[in-house]
Amino acid sequence: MGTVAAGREAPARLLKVAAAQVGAVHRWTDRADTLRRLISLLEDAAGRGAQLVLFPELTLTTFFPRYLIADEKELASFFEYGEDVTRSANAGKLFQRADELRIDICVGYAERTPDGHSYNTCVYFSANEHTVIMKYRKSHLPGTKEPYKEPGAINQLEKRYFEEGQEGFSAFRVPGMLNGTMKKSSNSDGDISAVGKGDPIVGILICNDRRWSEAWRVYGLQGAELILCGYNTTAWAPHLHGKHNQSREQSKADAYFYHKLVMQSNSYTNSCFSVCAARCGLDDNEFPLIGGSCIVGPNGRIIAEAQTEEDEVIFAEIDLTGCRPGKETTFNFGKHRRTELYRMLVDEKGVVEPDLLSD
Ligand code: CDT
Repeated sequence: MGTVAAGREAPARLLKVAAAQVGAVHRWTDRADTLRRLISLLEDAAGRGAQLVLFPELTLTTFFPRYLIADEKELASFFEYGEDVTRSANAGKLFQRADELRIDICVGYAERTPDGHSYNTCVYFSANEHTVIMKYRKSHLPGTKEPYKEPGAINQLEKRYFEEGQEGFSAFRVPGMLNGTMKKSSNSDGDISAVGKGDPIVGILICNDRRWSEAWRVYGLQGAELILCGYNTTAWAPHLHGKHNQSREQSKADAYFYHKLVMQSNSYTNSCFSVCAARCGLDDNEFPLIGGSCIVGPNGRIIAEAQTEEDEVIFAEIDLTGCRPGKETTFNFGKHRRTELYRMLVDEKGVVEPDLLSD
């Protein structure tokens, strides 16, 4: 995939990014096998020159929230423990390999904290810093706490197994990816011309978060240039979607359509690049998840896209200066937003319809 032209005179800010799409991982899959596959994807991306590789939501296991798991020991086996996931037996080698290859990685996993809290989490590991520089916990948990009553219904029990992330959406800069970036020391006057010249500004979302424009806009308001989003999106879950009469084919087509719709539209309205990585394929030979890992430009167009529903690396060299035209014109927030009209966005959680009309 070629470089996406900036179309302006500003010096290019080129970044080689990849999504590591991960195919079926079964309930019975050996954790060591999964780890080997992840390292192989990382090495494949390294071979293409990637500086940053995004892995999916809950990268290390099957998507276990689809099951009502009564056995505490089995449930516990899907989580990583301790403060530092880079030392986890199930994931440590992936971070070590990224460090050796000098590649940043962003990896989703189920987190159980030392004081017993559980989150659907994603960390950003900086090879430049040799450590995790951002931990994000999923904010919008989909599905239900209790399983559906109908036998055979496909569940989504994230509200049962995880707590909602409370930290919100903190964009962060990633060091060591671009040469000659402006630093604090060279901008002691707080010069406005520093905008778009510092280290890349990144934000993390996890799966269902990508359907919420509010989350993207909070990142957009921090000048995010690149959004990273791992996901497990089922291709067939009639109860979850409230569409009981839909065919499997239509359900899958819809799942792909809405996935791309939100990645493309929110990248456009925040004038940022986005990378998304799927856990996909037929888990347990029974539960279909969509692929569709892709890299989207700030104009909302797809730059690179998965061709399979299996393990696959999607790669592109992107030029972050491509965010500037949108951020400076149509989506120049400082110039055009009407915050005085948006009160309802934070005052109301649910829908407040206008009064009914009189007879
Ligand atoms: N894993 C996850 O968050 N799945 C959700 C299901 C939401 S139902 C529309 C997703 O956004 O794919």
